[in-house]
Amino acid sequence: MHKIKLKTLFVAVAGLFVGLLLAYSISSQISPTTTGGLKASKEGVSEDLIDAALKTYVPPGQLDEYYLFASGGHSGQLFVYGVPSMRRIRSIPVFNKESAVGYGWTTESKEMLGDFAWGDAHHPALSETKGDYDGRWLFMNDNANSRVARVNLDSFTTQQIFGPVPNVYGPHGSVFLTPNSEYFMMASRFAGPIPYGTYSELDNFKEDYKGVMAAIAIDPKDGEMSVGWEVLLPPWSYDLSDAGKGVSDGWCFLTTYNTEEAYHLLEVESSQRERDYIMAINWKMLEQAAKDGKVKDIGGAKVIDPMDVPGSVYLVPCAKSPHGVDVTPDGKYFIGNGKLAPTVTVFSFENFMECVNTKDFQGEERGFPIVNYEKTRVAEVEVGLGPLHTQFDDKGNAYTSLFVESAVAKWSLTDFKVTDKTQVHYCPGHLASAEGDTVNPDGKYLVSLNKLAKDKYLSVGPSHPESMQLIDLTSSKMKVLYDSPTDPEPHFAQMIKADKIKTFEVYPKDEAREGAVYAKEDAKVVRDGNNVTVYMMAFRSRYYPDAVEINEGDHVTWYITNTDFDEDITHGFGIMFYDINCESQPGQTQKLEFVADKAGVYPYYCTNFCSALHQEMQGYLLIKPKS
Ligand code: CUK
Ligand code: CUA
Repeated sequence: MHKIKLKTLFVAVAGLFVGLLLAYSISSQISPTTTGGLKASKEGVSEDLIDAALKTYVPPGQLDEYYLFASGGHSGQLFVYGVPSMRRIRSIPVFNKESAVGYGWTTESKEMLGDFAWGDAHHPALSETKGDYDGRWLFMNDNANSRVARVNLDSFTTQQIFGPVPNVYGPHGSVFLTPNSEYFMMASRFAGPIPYGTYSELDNFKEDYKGVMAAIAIDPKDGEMSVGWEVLLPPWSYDLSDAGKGVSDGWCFLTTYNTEEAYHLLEVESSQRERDYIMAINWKMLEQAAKDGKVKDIGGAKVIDPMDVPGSVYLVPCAKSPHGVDVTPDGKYFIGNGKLAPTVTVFSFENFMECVNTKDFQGEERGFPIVNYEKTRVAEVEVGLGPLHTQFDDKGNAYTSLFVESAVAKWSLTDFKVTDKTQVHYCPGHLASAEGDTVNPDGKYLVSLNKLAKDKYLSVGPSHPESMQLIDLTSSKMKVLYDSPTDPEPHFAQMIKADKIKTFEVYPKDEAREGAVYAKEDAKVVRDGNNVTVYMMAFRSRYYPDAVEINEGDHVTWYITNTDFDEDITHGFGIMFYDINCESQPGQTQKLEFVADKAGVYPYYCTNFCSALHQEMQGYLLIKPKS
């Protein structure tokens, strides 16, 4: 009797427990924000925070919804994050050496890097078709050496580094693509005498120093970059730029500072005037002028003097030292971000064109007409202190970063009123919203790229990582969901829907590829005088050949082909004491070159864990002494 009662009680309690569990799982399916169960288990954590955690949680077996590509600043890299998890998936070497993949050691990557071991990567830009990201390529500028790189998004590898681009000293005002990726513009931060290498005293600044904007042409087939044409500009500093789209397609807009033309103590001297300009450039007109041969060759580039092409460049007055300029998704407005003023200024493209067509000018500077400010400007939005950059959502809202205020302001493109503000930590520079620079932004997420992290992570000494914060845009109030460290500073980022990117799994077999071998019988060492070529094959878990005998002083070319045609089975290759290192991804052939200037025995081994017998994947390079 007693026993039965206990049993009944047990069944009843178990039933109740299962019932509760079922009820909870059903309720959480109905509304993913139902957090009662979790809340009880984490004391002191508000329901809001639990809701934020759930929104960013990507469970094992599931994938992120967006890729976020963030530039790595003076590390020269490109970082790839998943959104909403904000996990860093990959760091792609672009302007830097990276031993993890042998970038800067292989012949191909050494040639791409050229004379420079570093770069200052600022603005990644995804290729566009009809104003939408198409997932093919990503371009990114190097401010330090006036170069630009192309990363192919089928392999997430750098495939071209182009430059130094002639005549453009420090192209901070790049990379901003035209809506069909015909060009991207590169505008100079530093005025300088051109071509590079020309000497002129600073006293000659106003006459001899030039600003330049280059239009870099993109081959629609393979993304190959070349200089289309360049245009000479006054010796001002050009900051951010953006390309027109929709109604304003065919134009591009650059912000300027230091129209004072100072060359010392810019911190003070370049903010003397109340107004600088947004420069509006009709790039289609300049493209035609280049086709018509209205160019001079300077430094190997076709350079246009805009005075030869009247009507191609106009000045729009803007609050002093503006930083970013952003064109709205429909192309109807361009927005100047004040930096030193607590406002963003909204200009109407239609009104601008009316001023141009009716010659409604309020003067000119350096030969360029200044359009009527009152007429062109449609609103000044009091967003807050230190506005730098603006992004957009799918509901007609704009989001502006406020560097000084450490906040993001949300405002309406309909009535130009600020509707919300949220704190971020600390000092945001750029913002990146989902598909934010396209004609069809997604809304949903915004990432604030903050310049300082201070107390946000465990301390790592006097200098800290920078910080990105994920912000939820799905309700009327912005909500910070997640903090993700990034190291070093990301200058800009773009976010693309994950399903737009199509990667390949293995490098295809290609007998014609230089140095490739696909059968162990073909693996060999070939000598031609002092030149030795090694054709090596790597597969789990051995090398063919696994002993290579050469002579001191030989010039060595070493090819490694990974014949594991199997996703993610990558082999490494490192030779001890010779500073030789690379990796060979599935199906890939890599090339290394060096001089065997030290005799002795040098083990080589696979650096990338590839199988249970990875540790056995090794060989010997024997270098016979001369005498
Ligand atoms: S810039 Cu505006 S905050 Cu180099 Cu894009 Cu950094
Ligand atoms: Cu191959 Cu480790």
